[in-house]
Amino acid sequence: QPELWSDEFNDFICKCLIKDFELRPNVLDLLQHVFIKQTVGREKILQKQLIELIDLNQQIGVIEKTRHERIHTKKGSHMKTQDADEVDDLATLEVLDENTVADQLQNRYARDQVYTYVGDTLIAVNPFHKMEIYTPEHTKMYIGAKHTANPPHIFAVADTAYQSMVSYNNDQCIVISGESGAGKTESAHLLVQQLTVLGKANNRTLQEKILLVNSLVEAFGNACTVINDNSSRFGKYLEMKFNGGGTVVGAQISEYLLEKSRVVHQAMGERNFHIFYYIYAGLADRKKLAHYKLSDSKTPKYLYHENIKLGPDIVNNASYKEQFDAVEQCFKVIGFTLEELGNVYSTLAAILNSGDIEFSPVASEHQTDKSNISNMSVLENVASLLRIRSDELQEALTSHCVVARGETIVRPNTVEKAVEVRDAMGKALYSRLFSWIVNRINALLRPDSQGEDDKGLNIGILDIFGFENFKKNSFEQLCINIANEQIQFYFNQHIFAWEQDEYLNEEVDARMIEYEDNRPLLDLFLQKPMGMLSLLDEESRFPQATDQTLVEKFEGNLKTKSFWRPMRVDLGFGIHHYAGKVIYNAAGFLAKNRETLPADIILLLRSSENELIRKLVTHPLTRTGEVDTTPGESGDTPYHPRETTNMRTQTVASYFRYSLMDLLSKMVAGQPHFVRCIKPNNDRHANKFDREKVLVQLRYTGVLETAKIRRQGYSHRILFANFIKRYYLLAYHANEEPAATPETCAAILEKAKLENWAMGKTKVFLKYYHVEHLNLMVQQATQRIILVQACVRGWLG
Ligand code: AOV
Ligand code: MG
Repeated sequence: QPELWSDEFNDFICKCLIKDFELRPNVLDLLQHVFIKQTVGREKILQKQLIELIDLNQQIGVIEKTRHERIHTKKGSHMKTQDADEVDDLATLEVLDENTVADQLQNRYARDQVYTYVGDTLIAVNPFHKMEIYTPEHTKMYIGAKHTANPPHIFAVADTAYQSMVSYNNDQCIVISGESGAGKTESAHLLVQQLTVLGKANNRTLQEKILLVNSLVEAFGNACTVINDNSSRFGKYLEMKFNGGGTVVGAQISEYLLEKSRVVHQAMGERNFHIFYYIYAGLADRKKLAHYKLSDSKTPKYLYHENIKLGPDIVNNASYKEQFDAVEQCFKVIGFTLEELGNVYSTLAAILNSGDIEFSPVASEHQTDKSNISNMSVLENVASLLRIRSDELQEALTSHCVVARGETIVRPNTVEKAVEVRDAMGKALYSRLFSWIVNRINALLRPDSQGEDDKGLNIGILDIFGFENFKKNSFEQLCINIANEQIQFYFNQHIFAWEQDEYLNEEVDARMIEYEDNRPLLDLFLQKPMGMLSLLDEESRFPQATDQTLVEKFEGNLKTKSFWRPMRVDLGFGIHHYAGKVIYNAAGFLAKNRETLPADIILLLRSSENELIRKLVTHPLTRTGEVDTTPGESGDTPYHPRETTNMRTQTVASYFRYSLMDLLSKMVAGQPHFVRCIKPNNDRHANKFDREKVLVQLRYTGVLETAKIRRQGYSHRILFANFIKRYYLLAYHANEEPAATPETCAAILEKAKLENWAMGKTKVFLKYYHVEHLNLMVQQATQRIILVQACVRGWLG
């Protein structure tokens, strides 16, 4: 029988208290009875109950396990149980080869266990069906739990990131990668869901708002492609902001490289951005189409599609209407005003209407081709939605100004040129609207100003468009694939390069693991001045250049096996990416790269009576070669995350390069966690595991090598002093100050009963599973102290 408040006594209540939240009230109750009221005669019984509770806690692993099995078997009785030779962590496999790894994933997939660890990286195989593993019970199960206590799960990644942020007072970054349709965006949602719970958003509204952010931006930035019905057409970095105490206080998104060409043109079998269909159906539902100058019988050209030929196909679509209501609800909850909403709708309607403006050629006396607008009523509609003068819009579309010998001359636009200007306006309006929405969200979810000493912490979640390889691949695919190449490089640096450099520097004996370094490919794209993007920019500066001369320039300058010209494909060139070979078609590359919005259009839009339209064209950033005629005019607060940097972007390629660097600089600031999504088949079928397809992905993502380095290597290297500061409580008294020596570190590690670590010259080298163990121990030690203090205060006070 432990003596009241003896160490032994404290120890055992704490064990009861911290282990399971459900038990906590009972324990408190019990203790109050026993020790405060001193109920005579009942001590023995209560004592017995306490002891039982401790036993229960010792079996907690078992409890959690049964709870998990209960949840699983209840919902999916077809599920087979885990085979004896199946592992949750591939790094623990006895035999590490491609086939064993594929077998593991295949067996696990067959019983709906889609998650598997490779050390501290998570593999997520897309289940392609709804699974009952994201319930509130699961949420709870993965809070503060050891990785080995539960089956692998995306919630565990959220938990690790959160716990590391709190323990180390460090920003974190979760990088989700995988090819198109592999499940990145879904994973990102699940991470946010779990993080809002972990961050105990004390104000429900904030939690709700953060959860809606993804849905809102995805309505504008996602679209149906031939690969994925909800394909991300932009890169998204969502940062959840926490205060020093680990409570979520806000969020911020950065968007990258929206594929705006989709506004005016979609490839066969693809669609425009979701929001256009939603708004078209939603406004029809509310009998508001006429107000927004849209017809319910004639499909706007920008939405015209082999499957959607008639307006009624869209306006009668019940799902689109529901989505529209949902989007509107998101806007409102996040805090957009009704006026802002109306402006957003007008802008979208203006874009849709503008696509229907038609031009016809007019022969002029000087033989130059002129163009006329053949449907003036549509022009009037666009002008009225944009709140600009229609005659000025007509002028800006059908002519342009040139300065020659100091004189400004107005030149007519050919039909082709006029169409180009019209489309450029649609794309610019849409991409700027998208940026504006993102910026408004950021303003609405910005944390209230924190104190000077509380700088705040954040966890960033990166979800970009995945690697793409279509039948026809254009400039957009090139950019998307370069971005993926860069993410793969970042992964390699973290998992392999930096770790192995440290073995050498710190003279730690560890086997080196070979991995596929994609650096040469990144150089092929990004190097200056001879990389592909630089060559593209150079060619874009020559007025006489054509897509043909561009491909020839590539061919003449890019001397590597990863680049080749396929026979019989006009304007074709091939790239051997880390994730496979892609044949691109350079048709339209120059135009897409130069893409300029004429100054006339910008000036005209600036005269709009619609405040939002004016805002969209008055920010100081000169983007993608657009001419900005009023330097310094910026009454508004800058809304674009990138405009604070003083850069002169001339082309889409250089803007792209800049964004990529900006994204990387954000990512490297935090401690990374990786989620690698795997697509089990190309048909989006549930329960179908195309082994060859998976093997290819395992190869190019370096899963085998990752497993090897995690098993043999040391993923965590911590300076002696930092290590001691963090963990000395495990071996020393709170008021002691042990010396920052390898001996002190070793003492702590031995006290924690850890093996297989290594000592470098200045750092302790730890395996990925050591850190979790140490952190849990420290957490328990500190919680124990806090709880005992709180209990004592409660009972005595
Ligand atoms: P992506 O983000 O990786 O593609 P998504 O996250 O959009 O892929 O996933 C594609 C589809 O797979 C989803 O629409 C779901 O139907 C299904 N799916 C993915 N993850 C899950 C899950 N955990 N549970 C159930 N179904 C899932 V792209 O954005 O195209 O690169 O540009
Ligand atoms: Mg996506």
